[in-house]
Amino acid sequence: MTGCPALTEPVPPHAQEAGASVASALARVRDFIEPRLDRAVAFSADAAPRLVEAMRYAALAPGKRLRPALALWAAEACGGSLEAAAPAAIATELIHAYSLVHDDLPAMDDDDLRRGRPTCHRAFDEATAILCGDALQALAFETLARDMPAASAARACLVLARAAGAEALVGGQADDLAAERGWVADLTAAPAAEQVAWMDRINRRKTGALFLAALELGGLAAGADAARLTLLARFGRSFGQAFQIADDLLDAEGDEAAVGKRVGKDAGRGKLTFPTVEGVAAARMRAERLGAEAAAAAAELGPAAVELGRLASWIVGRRH
Ligand code: GRG
Repeated sequence: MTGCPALTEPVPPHAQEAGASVASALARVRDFIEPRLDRAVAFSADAAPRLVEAMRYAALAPGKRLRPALALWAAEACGGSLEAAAPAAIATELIHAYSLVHDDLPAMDDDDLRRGRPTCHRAFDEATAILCGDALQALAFETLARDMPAASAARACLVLARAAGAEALVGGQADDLAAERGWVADLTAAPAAEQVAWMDRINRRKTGALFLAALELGGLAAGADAARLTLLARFGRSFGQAFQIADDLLDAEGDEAAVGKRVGKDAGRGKLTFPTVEGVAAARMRAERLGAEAAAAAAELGPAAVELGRLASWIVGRRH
């Protein structure tokens, strides 16, 4: 894979072209999914108005919509339609939105800025933000149960529940927190291999599991066979790790205005991330290798997986 430029270096023209192509593909995803997401967070008068306002604020905030993109492009890679994959795209984005709202709470990361706007508990209040996350999570499962075909709805709910639960998203978050708060043995002086294993385990659950679920649900919506689901999972494992390291690089080097959230947090907290443990240059090389592995898996999926491949190549050098 062509090396991605450091954030501070000028971007070469070929990388600009690749970036522009991913940016326009993601814009098409947003055009497709955002009106549907908007309808998903419209409720009857039985829903409390302040809660609905917070849910709409969190779910419709300007995000990249990477999880919808993965679900839709996985379906496309397996010969399925975007419409059939829309419930998977919406459900994974709703889980993502809830996780961000809860992650930003004072009891968690205590952040004021998300997606370039005040965090949910800042714009509303803490209790409303907690309830907003709870209701977004329930809505994700309601969406799959109602809108996936009956033959695949139960499996879809199972896939998402596992990705969102104690062994994945929430479990990864809990372990991340435990390390930060000193509830587990301090690994800062541990051998590098142990630190890498720890970070991989956190990233695989906290970040990677939901990407994998989006891909699998997109594949399921397209009626993909086991071989294609396996390839999607191979893509997703490398993509998820590459994404998280890129996110950590943005924390180390990124620009708050472009990233849309506070940066420079990890080093200040002594947090174990690839850039803090092995340095920015080595972490970038690791992310590039993982991005290339994901792109290779996309190539094996065939020409219909072109957007997945482009996204994998772009994800490491992204600036937001
Ligand atoms: C259950 C109380 C409770 C809390 C759950 C699970 C959880 C809190 C938090 C983990 C979520 C988290 C912050 C994961 C890290 C993944 C990450 C870097 C998210 C940012 O994703 P992007 O870049 O964001 O796709 P946009 O804004 O573009 O959608």
